[in-house]
Amino acid sequence: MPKPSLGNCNTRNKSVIRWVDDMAKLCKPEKVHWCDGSPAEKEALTREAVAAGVLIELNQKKRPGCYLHRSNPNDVARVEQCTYICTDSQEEAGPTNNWAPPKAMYQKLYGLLEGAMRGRTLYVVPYLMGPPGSPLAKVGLEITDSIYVALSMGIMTRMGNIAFEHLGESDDFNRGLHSMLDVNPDRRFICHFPHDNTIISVGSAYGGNVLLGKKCLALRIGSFLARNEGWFAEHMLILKVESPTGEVTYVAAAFPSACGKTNFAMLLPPPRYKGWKIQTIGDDIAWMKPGADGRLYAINPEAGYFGVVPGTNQATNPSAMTTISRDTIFTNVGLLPDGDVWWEGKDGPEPKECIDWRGKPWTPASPDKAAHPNSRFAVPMANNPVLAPEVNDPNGVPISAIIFGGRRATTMPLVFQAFNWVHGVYVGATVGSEMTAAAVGGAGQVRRDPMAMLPFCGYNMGDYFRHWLNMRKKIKHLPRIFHVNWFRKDENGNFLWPGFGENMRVLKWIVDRCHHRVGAEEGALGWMPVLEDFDLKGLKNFGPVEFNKVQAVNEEDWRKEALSHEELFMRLHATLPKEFIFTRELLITRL
Ligand code: SAT
Ligand code: MN
Repeated sequence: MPKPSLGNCNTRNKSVIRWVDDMAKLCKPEKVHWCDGSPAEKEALTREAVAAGVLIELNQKKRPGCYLHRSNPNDVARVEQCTYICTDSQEEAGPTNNWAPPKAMYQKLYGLLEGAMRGRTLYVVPYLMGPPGSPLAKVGLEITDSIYVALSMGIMTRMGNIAFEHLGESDDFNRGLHSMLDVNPDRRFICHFPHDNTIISVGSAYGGNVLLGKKCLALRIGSFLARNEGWFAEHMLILKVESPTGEVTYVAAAFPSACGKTNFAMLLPPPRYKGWKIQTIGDDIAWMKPGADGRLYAINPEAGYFGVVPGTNQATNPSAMTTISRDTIFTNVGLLPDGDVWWEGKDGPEPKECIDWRGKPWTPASPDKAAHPNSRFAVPMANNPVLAPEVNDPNGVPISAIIFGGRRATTMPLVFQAFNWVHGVYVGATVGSEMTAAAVGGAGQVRRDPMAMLPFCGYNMGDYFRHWLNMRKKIKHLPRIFHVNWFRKDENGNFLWPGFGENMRVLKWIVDRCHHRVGAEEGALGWMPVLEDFDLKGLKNFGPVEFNKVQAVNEEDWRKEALSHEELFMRLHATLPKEFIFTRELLITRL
């Protein structure tokens, strides 16, 4: 029987009860609240959060069910410097991760957590990652002292008793412990113990650091489990393309944080593409496993979107605008006098005044932005008007194409296709991207971000590449691999490609390639589209000349690029697959 210290405990799973009891004894909260995931509970917690000032109720006529949260200004993005992979040996974590030995790290964290929840409520958040009944789904349990985290997890995951139903008596669940402590950057640690399927996060209350199902479980711990169990946990959106004739193609795409995954996953085809439909399966994370029919099947483990707000508008992402018109927790956007929210790049004229993300008065003359560049919405995926019904299919969807991409002002053409799987893995492994506001520090600098997983791979990156190569033997019908870059600029710093809805044209070429409808030209980088096969009709100020420009492969740029691949490889030399050395040699020869 559950002990009274466990509050309204709602499971009989002994491992769950024991662990929560142990953590409660450590953290010494005043109260323990087990989240059941019911609508009544959501309402009650929301009211509590408003009363405590954690959430600000927005204008309920304009934005029903919407709230604003302001994080501590020292706590507005993921912090890679404070993120650790704790394995016995440093090699296992690899040179791209911060490493700490598990024993010492547990000791330090338990020291910080001793009595850390005195006077606070400890929320037990059971959650399911993936559709109920899916063989790919996993259960997590997050203990947190943040009501904002509890409410956000209710949006981002299938939260509550549904997780216990999936778990039964098993002790195979992720243990996640989170405490804000005093939100002090000096005591901020996001630690992963992959061998224990455990996460401990302290000193932050922001997004990717604390919604433990997302980057921590679904990617860092997930990638570790995936390697051991023969599947993929990837930083990828999943979308469904339906042609006017009803042909369906599923595509997964990896871009670094804040490079437009959510926009691409909800892409609205331009008027010229009448009858074409893009629907969303996921906008951030894909778990993929070979199916019995030899194809690669993907699920979205999440149940909500935690997307970048600034720049979202009717032109860039109309479906997102509908999605966030209700039931949304906004974090770090501006607050308008009428109780609506404001952000840079929202539709309509700039307001004369508002309260900025820090809670200070703001006018257009203010030097700072009203919304933080990494301000976010958390919203249930059910709100998405273009949600694909297959999102709840326990079997997932078969992937025909995998797209890699980054944010590159130069060098990278709009689109090309890798020659084969090994080459495609190389293309993914050498993705470069300008850093964004999604992580603290370095914005604008190009860095190698293999498969957009640099901050999210829970083990040695070289072994991760090996896993990608090995999976080739387990997938009979391999997805085709592509690379795209929406962000190439001309000499004057203007984007060469219109992007957003027009990316449909690139997607159409990719789909045509998957179904063997169009040929391609062999280029130095891979298969390049033939001009006649790439639809330019109806594009304003964009014809064959511009197409050649956006597709150009500049030898000088590429010599530098290949050198920079080498830099990444030097870092990983101990575990780098030798296939990569040969692939790079071939690239240089072709150049
Ligand atoms: O803050 S999150 O890590 O969840 C978002 C992102 O950086 O992709
Ligand atoms: Mn992401």
